[in-house]
Amino acid sequence: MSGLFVTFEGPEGAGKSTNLKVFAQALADAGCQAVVTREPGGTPVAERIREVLLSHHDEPMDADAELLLMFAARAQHLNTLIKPALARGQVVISDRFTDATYAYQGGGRGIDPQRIAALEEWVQGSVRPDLVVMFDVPVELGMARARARSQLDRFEQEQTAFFEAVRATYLQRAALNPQRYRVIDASGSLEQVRQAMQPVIDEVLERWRA
Ligand code: Z5A
Repeated sequence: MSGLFVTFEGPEGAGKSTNLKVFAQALADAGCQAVVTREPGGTPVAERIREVLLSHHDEPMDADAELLLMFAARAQHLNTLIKPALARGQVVISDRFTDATYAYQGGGRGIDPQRIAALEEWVQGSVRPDLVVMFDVPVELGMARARARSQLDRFEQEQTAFFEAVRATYLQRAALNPQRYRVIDASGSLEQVRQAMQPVIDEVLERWRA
């Protein structure tokens, strides 16, 4: 596949969605029209699965059911949107992808990462992000931002320990694979974060032009 697959990751309230717009606009200003999408979701069917995953229900959602729904949405998203865009040579930026599964279902819910790896292999084959832009923020600050913004969804209602495990998993994954991860300190002002993103914007443009 000739395109470039970039994912935005990070714990709750790190500012991924806010910064993704800035990032995509900077690419567009340089002549690179990226496909911007998100997980869970990104296509009509996957967005329906997202509704099930994020909303509150009369019974607790089983952790395996949650994991399988994440990958069901991902199969749809990958095969109908991401892979065709990459095949056309486009830059695809997804607000979350499989690193979130390792962080939330693995770190947060305690599912064995080997089970996640098996699903990753099945659903994705050899497709992995070329670059993971990870926005890191202390848990309390991220939670405060998310709480100030809107009503809490099913994940956002989890407690501090859950989000500490999510953040720790993200940081471990980034430390294990520094060629693929770019960790951005997202605790500062929006302007500081924008400046920290600039080298990554330059890198994506360079790789896209190559
Ligand atoms: N999930 C999963 O469990 N497993 C998976 O495999 C996948 C996902 C793919 C998706 O929910 C949920 O699905 C997610 C993980 C789970 N749940 N959680 N929690 P989502 O897409 O609705 O939520 P999210 O991905 O967590 O996004 P978020 O909470 O909206 O966080 P964000 O995108 O990183 O933050 P934001 O919306 O850009 O910013 C939050 C607020 O902070 C907003 O008011 C901003 O204006 C403000 N903000 C952002 N940056 C700053 C700075 N630097 N200074 C001041 N204020 C700021």
